[in-house]
Amino acid sequence: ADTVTLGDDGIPVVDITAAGLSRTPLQRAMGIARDHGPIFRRRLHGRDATFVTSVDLVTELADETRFEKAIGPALENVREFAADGLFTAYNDEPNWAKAHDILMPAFALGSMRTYHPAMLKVARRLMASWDRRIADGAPVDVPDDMTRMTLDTIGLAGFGFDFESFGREQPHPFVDAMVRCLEWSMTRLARKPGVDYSEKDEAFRADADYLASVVDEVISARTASGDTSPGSAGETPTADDLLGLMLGAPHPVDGTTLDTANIRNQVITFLIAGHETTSGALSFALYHLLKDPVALRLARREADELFGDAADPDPSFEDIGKLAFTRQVLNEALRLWPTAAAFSRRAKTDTVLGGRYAVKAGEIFTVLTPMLHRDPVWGDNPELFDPARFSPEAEAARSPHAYKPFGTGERACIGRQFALHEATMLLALLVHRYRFEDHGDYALSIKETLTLKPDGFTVRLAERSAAH
Ligand code: MNH
Repeated sequence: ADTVTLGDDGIPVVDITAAGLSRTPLQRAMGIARDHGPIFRRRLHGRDATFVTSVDLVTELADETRFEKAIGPALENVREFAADGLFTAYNDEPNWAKAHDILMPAFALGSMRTYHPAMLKVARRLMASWDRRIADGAPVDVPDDMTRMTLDTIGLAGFGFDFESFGREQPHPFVDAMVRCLEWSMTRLARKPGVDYSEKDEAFRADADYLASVVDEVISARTASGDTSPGSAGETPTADDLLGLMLGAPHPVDGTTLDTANIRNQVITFLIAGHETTSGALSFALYHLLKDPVALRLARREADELFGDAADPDPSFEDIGKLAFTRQVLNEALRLWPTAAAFSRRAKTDTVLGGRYAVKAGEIFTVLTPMLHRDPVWGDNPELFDPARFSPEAEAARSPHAYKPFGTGERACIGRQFALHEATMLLALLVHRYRFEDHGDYALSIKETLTLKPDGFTVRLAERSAAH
């Protein structure tokens, strides 16, 4: 039912208004890209979005002299609850550079060392919970538990705040409200002209207000404790953690601090960006390990070499850097399913893309990352899960623009090392401790709520030591 025409500029226009936007717009765009890529316009109710999928074109979009981050329509919607937080701030909004400069130290290598104990503590909570599932024989819901783990981790490591997700039957209400806000941001893109959406908007407003109330709770827990003094680092970092920097650190050049409204926007941004995509990445990684016995064996061998027979391994910060293959597994999971699956670039000046498409200053292009990650440079079987694609040799031989799960340039992900440290450690601990039973012969189905997660993915667990 889609109608395809050719634009004056040579870019195919695929009008999907008749069918509408499905509940899985990202996977729908992947389908269109397979037929019409590497560049196409998706038209919906007269609104166009231009998608780009090839390494060649993305290499140009990554050129910071010609293109810059754009807050596309989806992020404009996220701005309704995250405003000028780091993720959704406009490039020229003074609070972007200011918060970036103030918060950068929190993501330097030394800071990961500070977060390590909190990350390990929460990883152990997850394992304690999984041990109980072994005892009662019930399967675990992988994305739900990964979300518990990553939310508690960013809460404790970044904010000294304990969401206590493993003490709850259901995920913390923050998660549900956040998911609905992200869904609202996504489905708002598909609205039909002339339809009344006020009820949906009111429900969204209530959820956004609830998120803001959690932010207040997080901030007042810190300010009430009076602990904004520099120094202590440990299980619950204080003044040099994210919240400490947000509340107290002066800008390195002009000496001013973040204003109150911006602090709240940063807290909500980091609580969301700091857990939602990492939990999806871990879920996809575990899914692929479950389906790939060879990769699982290699990951286990690596974890076993590091942890030996320890019943309760105690990895150091440095140990995580030795888990090279486990890291490759995560990289490869993020190649197939980059959980923040698109990012947008705006032309800074009139230019020509790909030597043939005339582009006006201000035009926006959205990189469809999962399809970039299936470009022919990835070989003739891009759907195959193969961590060897991220061996040092293979990486050195490939363009850096072929792989962009964390975006690109100045506005690329600030939390990349945080996510990879947390996720690599957890994966290694899990393959070391458990055998996984694919009890329902799980078939991958991906749920989209602006980010991607495997839907309904459960596994049954057994203690690994019982196997040998
Ligand atoms: Mn993260 C930006 C993906 C983990 C905080 N992140 C981005 C972008 C992508 C991204 C893509 C760029 C978006 C754009 O160009 O519009 N982030 C991820 C993925 C993971 C991830 C796939 C996990 C896996 N991100 C994290 C974690 C944190 C975090 C963990 C915080 C602790 N990310 C951010 C912030 C930005 C960002 C903040 C915005 C940075 C900026 O614009 O200055």
